[in-house]
Amino acid sequence: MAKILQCGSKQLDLSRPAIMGILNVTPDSFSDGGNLYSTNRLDITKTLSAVEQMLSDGANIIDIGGESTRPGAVPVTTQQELDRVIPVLEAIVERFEALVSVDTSTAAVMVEATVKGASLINDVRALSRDGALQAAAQAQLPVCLMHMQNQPKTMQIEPSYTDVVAEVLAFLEERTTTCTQAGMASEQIILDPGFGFGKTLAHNLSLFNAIDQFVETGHPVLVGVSRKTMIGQMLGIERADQRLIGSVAMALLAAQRGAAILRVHDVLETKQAIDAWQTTIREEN
Ligand code: 8Y4
Repeated sequence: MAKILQCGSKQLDLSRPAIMGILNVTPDSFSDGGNLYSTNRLDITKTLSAVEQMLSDGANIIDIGGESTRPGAVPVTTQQELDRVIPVLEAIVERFEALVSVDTSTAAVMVEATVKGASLINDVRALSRDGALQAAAQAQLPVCLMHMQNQPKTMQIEPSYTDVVAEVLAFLEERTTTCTQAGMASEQIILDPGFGFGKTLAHNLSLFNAIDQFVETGHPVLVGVSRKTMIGQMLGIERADQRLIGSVAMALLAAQRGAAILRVHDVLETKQAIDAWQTTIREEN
C-alpha cells in the first residue's frame, strides 16, 4: 500500500523517507558551501548543475527559496523574491522531471510559482501572510506548514515556551484547521516543528524527541536540521560546513521516528544512510 502525495500533475512517494535537497538561491548562502552567485548575479549554469547533482544523488524534491530566513536576516521585497525564484524554477522544470518546492511566505510568489510548475509550497510562516492562505488553497498543491516563534530578525534573541511540544503542536493543528476551512485537503498538509526557528537547543531537542507526536497527527512530517546551529551545539562545531556527519545522523534518526521528508544540504550522504537502514527493513520482511 503505497502512500502517495499528489503534487499537481506529479506524485511523491512517501512509502519511504523522501529527500528534499536545498538549493540556496540567496546571495548570502556562505554556509551552504558553494555560492551559486558570481558578480552579484545567480549563475544559472552553476545552479542547474547543482540541481542535476542533487537529483543524481537521490533527491526527490528540490527546495528553492529567495528569502534568507537565517537568524537576524533582513526581509526581502516581493519583487526581489520573484526575481530570484521564478527564473530558476522555470529553468529546472524545463530540464528536469523533478519536483520543485518553493520556499516562500509571499502570496504573489506562490501564485507565480504555481503557474510556472512548482510542485509544493514550503512556508516557514505557515501561510500567515496576507493572501498566502488563499494563494495556497488556489494552487491545490501540498503545503508544508512550519512553526516559527517571532520573525527571523528576532527569533533567536530569547526563545521562550511553557511547553514547547504542546505549543508547537497546538499551533500546527490550528493552522491545519485554518487551511482545511479555506478549502485545502487535509492529505495535502505537511507539518514541520521548525527546528532552529525561535528555539534554544533544549527546545529543539524536546521537539526532536517528540517527532512521534507530530507523526501521530497523520500528516506527513518534514524535518530540517541540516547543518543548523543545533547540530553545532550538540557537537561543539562552529562551522556549518563541518556539520555533515551530525546532520546525516539526525536525519536518519528523524526518519526512523517517522519523518516523511528530510530537508538536507548533503543529499548523497543522507540518501546512503537512509538506504542502508531501508535495506535492513526489507531483510526482516
Ligand atoms: C546552515 C545552512 C545553517 C542553513 C543553517 C541553515 C527549514 C525550512 C529553512 C526547515 C522547512 C536553514 C526554508 C534555515 N529551514 N523549511 N527552511 N523546514 N520546511 N538554515 O527546517 O536551512 S532555512
